[in-house]
Amino acid sequence: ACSFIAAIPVSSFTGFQNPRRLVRQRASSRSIRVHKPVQCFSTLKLESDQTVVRRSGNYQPTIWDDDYLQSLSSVYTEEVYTKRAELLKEKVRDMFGNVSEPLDQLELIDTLQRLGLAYHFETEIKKTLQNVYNSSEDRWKNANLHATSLEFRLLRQHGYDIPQEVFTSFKDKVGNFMESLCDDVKGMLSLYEASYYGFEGESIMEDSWQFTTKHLKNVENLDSELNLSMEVKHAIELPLHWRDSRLEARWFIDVYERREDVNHILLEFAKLDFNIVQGFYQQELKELSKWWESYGLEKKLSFARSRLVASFLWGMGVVFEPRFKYCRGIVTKLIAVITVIDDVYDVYGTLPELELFTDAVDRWDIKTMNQLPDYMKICFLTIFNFVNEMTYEILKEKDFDVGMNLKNSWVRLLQAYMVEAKWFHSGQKPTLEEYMKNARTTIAGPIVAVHSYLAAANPVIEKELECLETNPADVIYWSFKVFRLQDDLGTSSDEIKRGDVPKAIQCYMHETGASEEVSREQINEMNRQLWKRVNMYRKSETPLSETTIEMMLNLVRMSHCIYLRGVDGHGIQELESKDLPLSLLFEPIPL
Ligand code: 0FV
Ligand code: MN
Ligand code: MN
Ligand code: MN
Repeated sequence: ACSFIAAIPVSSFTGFQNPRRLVRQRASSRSIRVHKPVQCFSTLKLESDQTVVRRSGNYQPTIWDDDYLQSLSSVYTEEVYTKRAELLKEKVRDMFGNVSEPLDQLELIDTLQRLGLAYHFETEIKKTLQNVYNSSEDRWKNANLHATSLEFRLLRQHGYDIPQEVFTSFKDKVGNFMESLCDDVKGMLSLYEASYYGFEGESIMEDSWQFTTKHLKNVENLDSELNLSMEVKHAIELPLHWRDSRLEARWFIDVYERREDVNHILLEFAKLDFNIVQGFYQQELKELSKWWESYGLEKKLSFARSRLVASFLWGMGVVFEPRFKYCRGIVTKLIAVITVIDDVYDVYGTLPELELFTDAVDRWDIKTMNQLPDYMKICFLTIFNFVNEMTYEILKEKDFDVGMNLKNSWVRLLQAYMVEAKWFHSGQKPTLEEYMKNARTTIAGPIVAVHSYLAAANPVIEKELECLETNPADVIYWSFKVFRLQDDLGTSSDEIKRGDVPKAIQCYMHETGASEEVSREQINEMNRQLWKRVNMYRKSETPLSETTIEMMLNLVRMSHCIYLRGVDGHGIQELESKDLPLSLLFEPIPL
């Protein structure tokens, strides 16, 4: 029975074998007898007649199944609508020529960004901002808080050097922001949004955040101006800088419609464009769902999450523009597969099985697959086929062989999963620092980075790829910590109940003795500080292009939205988690 061992180093052999038999499992049964393991080594943990107790995530099947997705249809991809949209687009383009006041120009850009339309006017926006920047010297003595803040925010967002000192004119002699500013809610709101573009160590920016947050929390219920108080509430919940742009567009279109100074061309174009893009997404989802069905994981591995639609949201978060369909599809497939594999490591697999599996993926050879239990063969082949399919497509399109890059990114993920599994099964509790060092890999940021870069970049630049693989630039490194902390805020309550390693919150509680509530606040605060670092490194020397960095920051932004209010919007499909797919993917905006 042990004849295959010769080919495998002893260190990697901790499992049992019994390749041929599969015992079917149902998610509902919590303790299941599987095949009798054959003991080959004394190090083996399992006794030959022991029942393997398997856990379940108790996750619900997907509520957006293939039948539902195939039934979708949108009229908005039809020519009547796309033609109309083209016409409106030209009218909006003309607006750039017709606004001359810098504040009007900035507001036009801001409105376009928030309506989700900016991607149509990249050239115009760049040119306009350059002009604003060139002519801004004197206007910094401007007493208009809104104008100064908006200009600061848009210029920093687009990579210009703008010093925090532009806000000193709003401070009194002792260096405090003037109390009289508090009556200007619009200005305060703009300063608040700008404050999220601060760098580490910028005290004026930190003061702006403290000052505006404190006062805006008091005006949340200003009932005289419904729209404005809604905007304040929305901003306090999550600043623009951290928001996913599609989600923001869906929300802002409704707000914009109620404004007294609404521009009906912009409004119509925004609604139409949103619906057209949604129509494309629906077509993509149908294809992706066919792909997902062809693997049949939901039926075969019923203990695991089947989350194609939620995974699509992440893909859309990384790149929402219709022309990035391929990259969006890759991220969707990748996250859908990772979600299943993560459940194998966190919930279902035994430690010896997981070691075998990690090793098998590292070997990347279907010949070694026979040592795996059947449910793991399915997992192995899913990864193997997905990677090979993508390798083939990239080779075909770009004459570039990315097979080993993809495979290695998987091995790094699984090895990090293994570290957590060992902690869990040995009852060892990592420190927050040890945990985070590993957890920035297990959050899947690095693997998504490699896959989405290779799917989107043309040509692939080796230096950029290498940077993503081995030596993640600071901007990416720190932003993935935010990603992990967001996930832990949203998922760790259930994870701990189910049995898992202590996540960031528990490590923090353990180390400081703080309550869960205080720890959560502290983690939110850590994220705010981490973003300052991300903002700062974003401007430093790196082989990464602006597009690559933006894709990764978009992934992190999506985590702020998916795990908003500490809800697991990826795994759980109840209440507000349903709203995201509905409003972004399935329900068009009434015209
Ligand atoms: C998050 O689940 C999840 F679904 C994973 C790992 C897929 C890729 C990453 C994201 C969608 C964030 P879970 O909270 O179980 O992940 P961890 O790493 O905490 O087990
Ligand atoms: Mn998990
Ligand atoms: Mn995990
Ligand atoms: Mn989690």
